[in-house]
Amino acid sequence: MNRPDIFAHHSSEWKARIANAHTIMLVTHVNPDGDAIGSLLGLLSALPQITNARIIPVIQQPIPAYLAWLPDVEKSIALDATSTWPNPDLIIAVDCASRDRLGGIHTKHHDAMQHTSMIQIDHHATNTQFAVQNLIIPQACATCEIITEFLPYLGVTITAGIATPLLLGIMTDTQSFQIYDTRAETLQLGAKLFAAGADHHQIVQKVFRSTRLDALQLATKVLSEMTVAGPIVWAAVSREMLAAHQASDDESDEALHMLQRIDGFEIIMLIKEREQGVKISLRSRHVIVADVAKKHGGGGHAHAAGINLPNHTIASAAALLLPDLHALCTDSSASTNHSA
Ligand SMILES: [Mn+2]
Repeated sequence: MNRPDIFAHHSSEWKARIANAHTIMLVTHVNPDGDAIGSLLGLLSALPQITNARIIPVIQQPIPAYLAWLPDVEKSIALDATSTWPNPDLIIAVDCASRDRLGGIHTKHHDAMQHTSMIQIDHHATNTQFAVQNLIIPQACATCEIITEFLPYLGVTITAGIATPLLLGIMTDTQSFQIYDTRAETLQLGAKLFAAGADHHQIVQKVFRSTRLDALQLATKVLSEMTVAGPIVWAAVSREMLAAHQASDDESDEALHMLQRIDGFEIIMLIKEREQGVKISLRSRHVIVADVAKKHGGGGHAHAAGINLPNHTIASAAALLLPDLHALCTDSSASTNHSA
């Protein structure tokens, strides 16, 4: 099905559910990134055009500093053990591949969530179709891209307030229209949001040009200890390094962005030590790292995937994954040789 057909197919059901709801809760994944928060805030601004429902935006903490400036982000709440269930009659999940990625919402609320009808918009190929209405387009480079295209089908006019978070989500997920899945339409949607009044200047300043000196020093420290293993380059961020530079978890992604610029390697792996275990980020040029992520309980996109390993150290995670990653490069060497 092409996109106009997909949107037409979903729009009447979505419109009815949204218009008839009394309280709508918006949710997204743990450790929210630009696309997650952009999608959520885009809907927060858009929905009042088509419903009188009370809208409750739920964003699990902490909100990264590069996103904390976004208008309305302060209206969001976290759902921890102390909060009471806000009793929505509709939940809309955005940019979230599976229910367990909503894990930042305290277990206390999971039962209630299970018993509330949920609809979702997402672009992860590994999405588990956990809602009653699943608007999933894996070819889209950002959930914000899907929302930008879908809103007019719901009868929403895109205003400046809606456009800023949506443009931010597209720009962060595509690293400013650089990622492989960027299409002509992606740029056209960006232009549409720009024309609608999206605050491009603020996005550039706050997201792409305001790295803290300490965070940059952390990245150079991480890079200085990277390991080259054939077609793979990997590095690790220990909790000690984070503490030494008073850096937040998202600030350690700076190292990942720098590693991705190294020419001539197939796979980049960053292992971040967490309070419990490690979080792995995988990036590739040609091979499908999502396959390795899935094998170890993770998920994501073909060339950008992640895994949480709560019972591993940096060393044991590297030992676990490197053989699979090497095998992936060997298995697909025939196809990678002539890839553009
Ligand atoms: Mn996304």
